[in-house]
Amino acid sequence: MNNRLQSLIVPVFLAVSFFSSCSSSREMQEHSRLKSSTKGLKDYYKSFFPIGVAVGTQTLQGDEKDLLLREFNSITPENAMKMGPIHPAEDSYFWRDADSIVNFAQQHGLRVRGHNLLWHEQAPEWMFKDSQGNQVSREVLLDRLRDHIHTVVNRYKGKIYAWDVVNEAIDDDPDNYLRKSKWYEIIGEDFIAKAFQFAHEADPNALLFYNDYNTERPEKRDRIYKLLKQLLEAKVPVHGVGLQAHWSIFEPTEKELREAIEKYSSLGIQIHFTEVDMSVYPWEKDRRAKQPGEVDTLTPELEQKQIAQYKMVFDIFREYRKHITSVTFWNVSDRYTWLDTYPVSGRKNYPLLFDTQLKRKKAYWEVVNFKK
Ligand code: HAH
Repeated sequence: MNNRLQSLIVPVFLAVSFFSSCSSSREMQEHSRLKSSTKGLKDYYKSFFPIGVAVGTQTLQGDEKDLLLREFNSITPENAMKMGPIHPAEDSYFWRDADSIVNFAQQHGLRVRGHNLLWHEQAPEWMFKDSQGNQVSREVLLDRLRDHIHTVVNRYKGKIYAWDVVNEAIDDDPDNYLRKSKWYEIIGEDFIAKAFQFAHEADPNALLFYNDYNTERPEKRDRIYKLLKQLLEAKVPVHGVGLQAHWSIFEPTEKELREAIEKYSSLGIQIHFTEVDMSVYPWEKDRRAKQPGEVDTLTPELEQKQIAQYKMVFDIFREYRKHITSVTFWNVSDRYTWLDTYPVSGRKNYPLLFDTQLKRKKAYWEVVNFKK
């Protein structure tokens, strides 16, 4: 090789290797920054309530794991404990994912909220049918429900401190009371009380919650209040209400949020905010496809509204700390959120406090920046 060529190749080689080592060491720095024990949400809120997050097994590794351990001290399995995934056939349970999540929590000293024991969605088909494919009787369905709840609650006894026992039993239509689900149709109104009784039999120490969404809308709030009151008067073991808090920059208002907290806590039960996120779009009930030309970027205007809404709700959470005993986010970061597929499949949403790179968003700093 002649000297001229060599004098060209060597600096190019050096420059390339310098820049590539730079980017990988930058990644390493970022990784160790995430891992380092800097303050997280759980620390800012230490004297208020635990701060949780919904997880799948994918959250238990890599950079999401680092973020999870830095920021949160409670977890909820997003899907792993739902009836369909965990009990796919009458005589078979699928424990792997739920077990990994509970083991992870035990290893790292995190609390676990169980989610959920009865829901109209993600219930397995077999549950409602006999071997001929006919609908089962009330007695058979109650037996199956008892078996299911006893088996799942018992497996995690002492490791899951709170359960969402019944999810979303109130109808979407303000003119109806209970949702006309298979549970309601086959068992009747008392399917709710029965589910709580079964869970309490299996683990008398677990805190049992009724969990729902749109719980600050006055018409739905009042129907949920009515249900809780009935259950409490009948001495059903219900210890709290889970307010999902799938909110948006449009709702709830401060007034609605205050009134809801005051109304539910007047029953003498605990409040958990169980599935917090802050959509940048209005709530939609029905599933639909993304419209051609529908824009889904986080504009500065939307971001500003989201910052203000997050600040408002956490100000209220701290004010009502006496009644609020847990706050959980539904997913870790904007990298993956259930709202990317619901209700509009494929429309990106940005509802959380960490961005797609797992960096703290401006809203994060509003949430943790408060005077004690
Ligand atoms: C929640 N439902 C569920 O509790 C949770 O288990 C799920 O992972 C996501 C959201 C909210 C909801 C829905 O699923 C359908 C229509 C309205 C609201």
